[in-house]
Amino acid sequence: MTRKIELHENHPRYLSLLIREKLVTGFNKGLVAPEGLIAHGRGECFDYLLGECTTESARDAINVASAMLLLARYPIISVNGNVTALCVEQVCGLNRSLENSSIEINLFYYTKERERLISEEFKKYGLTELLGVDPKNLVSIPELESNRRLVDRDGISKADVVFVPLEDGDRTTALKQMNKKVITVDLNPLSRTALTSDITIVDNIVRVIPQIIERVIYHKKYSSEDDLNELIESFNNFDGLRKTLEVLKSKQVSVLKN
Ligand code: PTJ
Repeated sequence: MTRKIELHENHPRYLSLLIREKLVTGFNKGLVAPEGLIAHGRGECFDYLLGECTTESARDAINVASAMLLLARYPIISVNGNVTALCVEQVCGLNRSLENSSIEINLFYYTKERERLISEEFKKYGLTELLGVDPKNLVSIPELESNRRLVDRDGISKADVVFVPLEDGDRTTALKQMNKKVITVDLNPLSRTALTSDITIVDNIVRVIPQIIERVIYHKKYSSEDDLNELIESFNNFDGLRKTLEVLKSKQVSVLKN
């Protein structure tokens, strides 16, 4: 059944509805798992409470994440159904701007068909090589039970920095035990992924990726390796999460005062 939704720019929730439609379109195309719609709803709720904008602490985390990705020997961008539906083009742009990175598909609710469709979607945006899709090349991350344990021996397995937006928990801990640095994007500042990653960007992925690209371009032009190292060393992920929780609290207080 096809349906036609009219979204008007003057609708107070226009942008949010637009993002929601991207997810639904991705679901109808077979890119997004049914559970991905629920995950999006959870994200939307936090986004609403945060004011649907990039907070100062998210901006700091974005800046440090771009430094870490630039200094990485071999960074991998791990993508799932939701990330594909929301920002396939921007993720390809980030991959191009980093030059030494690769993109790997890693699905929690794995099906061969969804993997194929996601892979085709990335190829539409010019990506020629996608990791994580050749069963002969997959290895298992130790002590992880979910489908996410299967990673590419030429990708996540070999990477020093792994970017895992919209993740669901255990894999971050497992990757850290493998001495990898983990960067995530998660609107829930209290999720296991948010609490265990080296850098957590608490913001909507649709706002985050363009800003990382912008910072990568800026740092390439103006920052030395020492500058980038200094940024990373002075960053404290828990401080950022604490500041985000303060923002959540103060927004609620200000709404109730008015
Ligand atoms: O495509 P698959 O099979 O790999 O499955 C992907 C999902 C996202 C369904 C799977 O990883 C999952 O179930 O994730 P969780 O456990 O629901 O966690 C996803 C996290 O991402 C939650 O903390 C959400 O708040 C957050 N989130 C959802 N949408 C966004 C988001 N964070 C940033 N930007 C969003 N647009």
